[in-house]
Amino acid sequence: MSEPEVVRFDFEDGIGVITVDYPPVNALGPGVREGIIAAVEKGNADPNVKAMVLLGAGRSFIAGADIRQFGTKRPVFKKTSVEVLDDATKPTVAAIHGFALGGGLEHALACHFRIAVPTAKVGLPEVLIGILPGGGGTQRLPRLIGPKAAMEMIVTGRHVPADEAKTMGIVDAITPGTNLRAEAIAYAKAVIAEKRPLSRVRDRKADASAEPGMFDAMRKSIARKARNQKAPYHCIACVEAAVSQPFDEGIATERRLFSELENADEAKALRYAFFAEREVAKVPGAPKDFKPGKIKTAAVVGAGTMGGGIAMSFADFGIPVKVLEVSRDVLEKGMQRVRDNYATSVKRGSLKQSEMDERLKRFTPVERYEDIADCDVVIEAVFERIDVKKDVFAKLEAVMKPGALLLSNSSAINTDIMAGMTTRPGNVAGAHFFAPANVMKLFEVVVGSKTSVETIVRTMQVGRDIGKISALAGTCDGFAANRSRAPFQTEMMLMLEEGALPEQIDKVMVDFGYPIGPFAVSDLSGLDIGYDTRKRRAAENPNFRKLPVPDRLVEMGRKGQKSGAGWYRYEKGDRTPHPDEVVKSVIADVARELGIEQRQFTDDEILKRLLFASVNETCKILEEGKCLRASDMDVMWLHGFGFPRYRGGLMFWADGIGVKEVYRQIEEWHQRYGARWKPAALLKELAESGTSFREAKPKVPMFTV
Ligand code: 3H9
Repeated sequence: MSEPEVVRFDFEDGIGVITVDYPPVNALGPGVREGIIAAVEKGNADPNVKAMVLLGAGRSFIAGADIRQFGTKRPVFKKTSVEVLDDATKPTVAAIHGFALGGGLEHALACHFRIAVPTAKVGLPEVLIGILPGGGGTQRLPRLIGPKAAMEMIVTGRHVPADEAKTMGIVDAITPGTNLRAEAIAYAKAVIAEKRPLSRVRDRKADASAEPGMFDAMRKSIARKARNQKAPYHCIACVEAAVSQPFDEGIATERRLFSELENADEAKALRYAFFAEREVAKVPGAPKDFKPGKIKTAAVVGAGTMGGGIAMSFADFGIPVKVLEVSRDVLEKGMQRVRDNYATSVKRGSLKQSEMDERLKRFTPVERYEDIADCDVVIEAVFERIDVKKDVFAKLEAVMKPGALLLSNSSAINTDIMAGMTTRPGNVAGAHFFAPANVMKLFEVVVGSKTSVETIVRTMQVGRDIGKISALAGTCDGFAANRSRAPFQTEMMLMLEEGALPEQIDKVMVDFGYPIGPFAVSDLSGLDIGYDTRKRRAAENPNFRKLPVPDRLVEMGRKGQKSGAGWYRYEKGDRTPHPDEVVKSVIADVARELGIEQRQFTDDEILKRLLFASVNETCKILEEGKCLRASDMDVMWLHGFGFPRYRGGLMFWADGIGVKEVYRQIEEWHQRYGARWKPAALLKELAESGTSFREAKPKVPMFTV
């Protein structure tokens, strides 16, 4: 059987039609560039071809270079497909639907004209995978729409919707898209009939004279977010070159800077994160032809902070949501909190008033279980107590329509307990949101022992329907994400007893790339959160290692920002954390009482103590089959805990250090600190066999189909 053709060239009414057909999204994979070059040359040579149209088959125009090819040997062209399009001797029209991203938009920019359907999106998102547009995008886009707008697009990598792209001048016309091929041919014929000159973007000038300081201003504005990264700065430098250098020199600058980035650690980590996020969506054993549709209605039981945030997630993504509380008073308070949250976004300028009104219209507050009976999915978000949860599930069992998804947002209680209250445990799963639920992207789908594979697939889809990243976890204490982070949190407290200070630990983690240090996070969420759990665990387990420092702070009324002091002190009306002598002396008291000698810590030791503790736990999670893949855990750390994306994720980072070295260090700490550092059996195995964390496989399946 011959290989399917990835680029077709056919001819209609004097117009050559070049169709890229490389599913699923027409990335510029093997043969695509070659196919475009051959097609354009054919069109140039054929006197019957008066103009050419470039379009994509299937769901997209061209989604960019094939990311899997980066870091590998790629074909070198005497003249690239972009250059061949640019030099075409006859008018070329890019007809865009779906996505024109990265190399896709660069091909469109090399065409002489561009049209797009209303739902199309265009962008140069290379920066998000640690590189820069390397097919002339940094030189053409500033010439087309001006350096400032181009720089904003290239540095953020955002997808620009068609109507905005038209206003900016990226596309020449919006076309209905009912029959894109016919519309593109008609456009090309009009270009010929009107004798429009070939409009080459490269021939224009990019002018920054009106705002010469824009490049430095941009560098300054990204300084915090882009720390430790190179790509955003190289993107700016390229746009600067588009202004200061002739086109060909600018292209040479772009190539030089691109090649500095392609194989750097930053790009490797970001590429890994891109594919890890796609892998995490895959449910092994899912029936191939089972494609759940988008849910139409949702219900949330519980109008507390978490319930309200979950309900907002549905409303934000256009899904009508009923919020159930049996007490009218609590219901009204919950709805007021939702209104206040939206109003804050409007005040900050991140949400339009009209959009807030639309979202609020999607809420229906209700007080009776019967009122939610017809919803496709219900998420329980009531008080974290087994008896309360059991009662809710008994009531859901009584009213919910057959086939409804019954989900629990519990962060600790075994899903099977809730499922046991129903006659349909196959339809029950955990849906663990992270606070604030309407903001945090991670959506942990917790599989109970009877959860059906259809329910798993449907619940994963619910997460995607509301803009989350769904990741699967098995039932165990803390599930996968929080369980993997718990040892990090223990170590950060224990290092205090040994002599580190909150501000030192926070600085190490911020320098590493976290947006905010772990103690500052704790001040935000409240020190009292872990307090009750620790008390409970200490009561249950006589060997539980108590954490006197945070306990004592809570007992002193230092609960974090809400009480004006926690790990730091705060001035009234100001969220800036200030190191506090009181905390220092509490730490010193505890250390003295426990007989622990205080010492100096290096930054490297702090970083590794925190992260290796979690790497070890993640190995246990993996060996017990409570997660599917090490890369899933990385996705959880990226989207649940603010792990710096340009470091790939916890386990990717640990692979960078090397599994043998991680094991050696953990074993050393095991000898020094005792049982809590006992290396996971899987870690030992990986170290002995020289297998990377990324290749590690669970020892037992999470579920069987
Ligand atoms: C670039 O262009 C560099 C240039 O400047 C030139 C340099 C010389 N490559 O996300 P989905 C796969 S850099 C390879 O689930 P959606 C993806 O892995 C590139 N594979 O769909 C998945 O495979 P699988 C700049 C790719 O509808 C499948 O397609 N472009 C690529 O939710 C479906 O993907 C970008 O950065 C690719 N470029 O979202 C765009 N794109 O089924 C990256 C997708 O095996 N892509 N795949 O898991 C995206 O942002 C999204 O995929 C897109 C569709 C928005 C297009």
